[in-house]
Amino acid sequence: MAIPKAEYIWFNGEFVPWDEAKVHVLAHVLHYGSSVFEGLRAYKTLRGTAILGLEPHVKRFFNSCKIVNMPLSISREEFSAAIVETVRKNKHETCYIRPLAFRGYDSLGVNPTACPVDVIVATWKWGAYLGPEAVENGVDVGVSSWRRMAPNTLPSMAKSGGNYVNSQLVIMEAHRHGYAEGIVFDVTGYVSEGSGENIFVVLDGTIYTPPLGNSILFGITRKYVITLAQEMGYQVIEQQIPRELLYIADELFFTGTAAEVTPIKTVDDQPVGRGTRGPITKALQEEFFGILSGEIPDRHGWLTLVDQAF
Ligand code: PPE
Repeated sequence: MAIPKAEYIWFNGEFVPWDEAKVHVLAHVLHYGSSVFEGLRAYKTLRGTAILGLEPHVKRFFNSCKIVNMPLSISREEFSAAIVETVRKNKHETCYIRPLAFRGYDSLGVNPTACPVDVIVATWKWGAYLGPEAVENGVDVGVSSWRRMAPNTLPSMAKSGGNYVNSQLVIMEAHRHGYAEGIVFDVTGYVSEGSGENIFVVLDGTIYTPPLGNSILFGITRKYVITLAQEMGYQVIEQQIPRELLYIADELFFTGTAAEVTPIKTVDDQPVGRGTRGPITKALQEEFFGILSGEIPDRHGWLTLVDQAF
């Protein structure tokens, strides 16, 4: 689906009309994948439009830049304000938010250090990531033949553009095989994540998810879901997950800003549990979406009201 245009994109400190936010074809990023990005969502709550996880997303953005040595000339505070201001300026009730820093136009050659670091914030309407019915009915997924980045190759903790060549291979292969998404293993053969989501396994009432060491992105939705699950009295164990656990799991689900909490109904054409959304997944979704709609109090301060911040 083509991106539905908003009015403005924040570009190096200025708001420019959507169609004018352009880069040169010799910008370093186009040749070498030298970018860092984030993905956030704003929800329509009972108290107005609110951004979920502004602080941790901005923090991860700055950390990603640190990891790939991309110096930013803006403070965290200023960047947070730019994100809020972009949502406000585009008059969104709900939207997806895409901050991006990239090495722009100056010199070419692998070494990016002479190139400017350009920064943008774009926003647009983005519905359910894995299809309109995915959140309720679940998705069909397959184990990918690709592997996630090995340690000391590409830094999986950095949300950097180049890493997403791996994700592209995974999602294209999954779609070729008729699946909505792929599950990728790390180089040691343990479950890592989806092309754009973290993964959780439920077995006998206990919840498992791969630890940071299995080449995952340190997901913010992952952290929220772990918090909610623990508050609901479930034990959440971060440990290596062998492939066969996927086939005997009672429930599986993905988490991510775009994917939110999406149940997995089949893996490699075999039903997960009864082949429908499981009760623990449903309970977690109700709590998660309840907070985002404002019906359940935002007791952890995850939401930033767009009208009141900055
Ligand atoms: N793993 C990967 C590889 C990933 O890209 C994401 C987010 C996650 C896990 C979940 O992280 P978090 O959003 O902090 O819970 N993927 C973003 C980009 C998706 C895209 O297609 O672009 C997102 O969900 O916004």
